[in-house]
This record gives sequence, structure tokens and C-alpha cells, in this order.
Amino acid sequence: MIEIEENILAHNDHLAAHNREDFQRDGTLALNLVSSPGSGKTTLLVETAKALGGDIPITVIEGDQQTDLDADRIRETGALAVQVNTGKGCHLDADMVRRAMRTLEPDPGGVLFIENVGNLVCPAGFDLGEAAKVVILSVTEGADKPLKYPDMFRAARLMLINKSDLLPYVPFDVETCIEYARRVNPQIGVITVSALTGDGMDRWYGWIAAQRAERAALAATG
Ligand SMILES: Nc1nc2c(ncn2[C@@H]2O[C@H](COP(=O)(O)OP(=O)(O)OP(=O)(O)O)[C@@H](O)[C@H]2O)c(=O)[nH]1
Ligand SMILES: [Mg+2]
Repeated sequence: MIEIEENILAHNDHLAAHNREDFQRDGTLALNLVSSPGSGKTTLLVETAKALGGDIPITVIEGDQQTDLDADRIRETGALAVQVNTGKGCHLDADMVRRAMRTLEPDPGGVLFIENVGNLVCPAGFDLGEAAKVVILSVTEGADKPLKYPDMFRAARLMLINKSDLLPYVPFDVETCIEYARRVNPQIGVITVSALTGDGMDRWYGWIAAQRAERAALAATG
């Protein structure tokens, strides 16, 4: 059992390394969005595509067990999107991303958002070749999630605390949540947003711009 799992992960890591090379060659910033179901990943991506799509090529790979609903929502913004259905699978893997990229053929120099299947466990262990994982936690889920699902918060470079518009109505303490997240991952960045009202979204766009600049600087130094 353990040996099979190791083989699967090694094969995935090999393909993820190829994806990473391709993203680097094309100047693509790839971000892997992970969260439990319904935290607001697609809403956030729709708003992000609307805000940034005029200036930079935005591409989205939508991972769900079933349906094309999320890819349809993204396409309405004019962004390039493809749906990957994982069936019984609980996460995307590097091969799925590789095949999706062949269908999409995005313009170089853009941002690729990969919306992973909604759950806080399986996607943590699978490298897709992304530059960073971004974990989204909405305030209705409870501030204790970073401690209960530490692998996911440890793997993420950024935590977006979403649905801040609901803070007056739910017992969610932002400072406690940040303290828990930093306990499992002292380096994690944190931005509080409401994808619904737009509050805090400029900081998210600023973070994306900083990641793109970091990639460009890395590419320039070889
Ligand atoms: N109040 C509030 N609701 C939000 C916000 N962002 C998303 N929602 C709502 O939350 C619900 C789920 O949002 P989605 O964007 O579909 O969430 P998701 O993470 O993509 O869900 P899955 O793909 O199923 O994992 C929808 O009803 C959204 O309208 C927000 O900032 N505030
Ligand atoms: Mg979604």
C-alpha cells in the first residue's frame, strides 16, 4: 500500500516538474487554489478575471468531481477556461493539468489559476507544477481549520480569508485564525477579502502582481 502510494507520488512529481519547466519557459504564473467546497474559489476567480483580464491573459483550469458549471462561470468573463472532472477522485494531479494545458494553449506571460477540487485534505499532497498554493478559508467555516488540516496550510504560500462581509454575523475571530495558520506555517501570507463586495481584493491583485514580478526577476537571472 505504502509502496503504491510512493510510486504514484513519484510519478506525479516527475510530471509536475515538467509542468513547472513549461510554465517557466512561457512566463506563466501558475497558482493552485485549494479550499473546502463553497469557500468562494470560483466567485473569487470570476472577479479576478474581470479585474485583471483586460491587462493580462487569464487562464483557468477548473477541477470538480462532476459538472462544467464552474468553467461556464469563468468563460462568461471572457477568460480561457477548461473543466476537468475527476469523477471519484478528490484532487487534480499533474497529468490532468498537463492535458488541460494542451487543450487551452494560453498566450505566454499570463496567469494560470488552477481551481482544485474542494476539500482540505487530498490536494495538499499533489504538486501540479504551480508557483504557489493559495488556500481560501471562508469565515463561516471556523477559525480552527488551520490546526485541523495543517498539511494544507503548511503547503500554502498565501491564505485568503474570504466572506469578510459575513464577519458581523458569525463567531469567527480573524486574529485567532491567523495565529493558528502561522503556528503550522510561520511564513504564510494572509489577506482578508470579500469576493462578493470587493473588499480587500486590491491587496489580492497586488499579491499576484508581486508574484509575477518575482517570476520575471527569476527568469532574468536564469
Ligand atoms: N457572503 C459572501 N458569499 C460569498 C463570497 N464569496 C462567495 N460567496 C458565495 O459562496 C457560495 C459558494 O461560492 P463558490 O464561488 O461557488 O465556491 P467554490 O469554492 O468555488 O465552491 P466549489 O467549487 O463547489 O468548491 C456562493 O453562493 C457564493 O455566492 C463572499 O465573499 N461573501
Ligand atoms: Mg468552484
